[in-house]
Amino acid sequence: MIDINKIRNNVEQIACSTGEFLKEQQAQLHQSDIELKGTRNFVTHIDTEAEKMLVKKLGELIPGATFLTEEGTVTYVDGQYTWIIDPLDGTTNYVHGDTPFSVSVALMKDREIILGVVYDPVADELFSASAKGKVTLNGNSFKTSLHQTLTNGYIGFGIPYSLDDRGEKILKNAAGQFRKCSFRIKGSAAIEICYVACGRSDAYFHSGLSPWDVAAGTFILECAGGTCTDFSGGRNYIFNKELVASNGKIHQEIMDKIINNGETNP
Ligand code: 2AM
Ligand code: CA
Repeated sequence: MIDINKIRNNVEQIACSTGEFLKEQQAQLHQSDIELKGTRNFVTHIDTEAEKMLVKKLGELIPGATFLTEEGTVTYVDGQYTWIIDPLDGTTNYVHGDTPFSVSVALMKDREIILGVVYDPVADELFSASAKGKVTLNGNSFKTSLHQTLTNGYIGFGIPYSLDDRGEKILKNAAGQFRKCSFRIKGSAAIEICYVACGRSDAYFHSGLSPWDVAAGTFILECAGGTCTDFSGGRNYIFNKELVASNGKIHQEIMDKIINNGETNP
């Protein structure tokens, strides 16, 4: 039996110290440090180093817990407890000296997320939630926005590294809403989902995402009263590479007018 409150405190500290490391290293980054995993998909040795730091420190918190990580410095094996981690979410921003970027850590027990922590070291913002605990931003409670409609909405999204026909259609549908709604691409999925959670934006959608991009943020958002689904409206948004995350109130309109169909003459 683990003490979730104690673990949460420890994870918050670990995410903050890893975030500080990322912030320091960004200032010293050289062109020669930057590699490509694919077109538009950057990686640096700092992603790998930050992941190793996280794996070592988190590994000490729950002996026997397994890891599912972006950089694959450890091999995933099924287990009762699994840490799902992205050491540096927003690498494209990071390598361009831009923000936001974040550290994202989720803990899964028996296939359910029970803890989520996302830290933005430049803004010094720590989003955190645990099962049956409070959902907090730098220690303060928050809720999702109350905005009801796409009209005058403030909506985040991302462009998948591999854009297929469906993904392109969704982006075209979003463009069809440009006259009535404000859109933002911030470049760190974990942070953008937390922005929905704390009411800064009303919704976020993205295809092509991996579990480490979304596991912590979507848990935090649901703890704040928001809604997360895959593109079929189902619950398989962590492992199915499709996410619509919202304040709940605007969710169906996004499904109807952006994800599933466009709207003629909005
Ligand atoms: P990364 O920085 O760790 O690569 C950018 O749209 C956001 O989505 C970033 O958080 C980025 O994570 C994430 N992302 C993950 N997989 C992606 C994909 N296939 N295409 C685009 N962005 C992806
Ligand atoms: Ca990521």
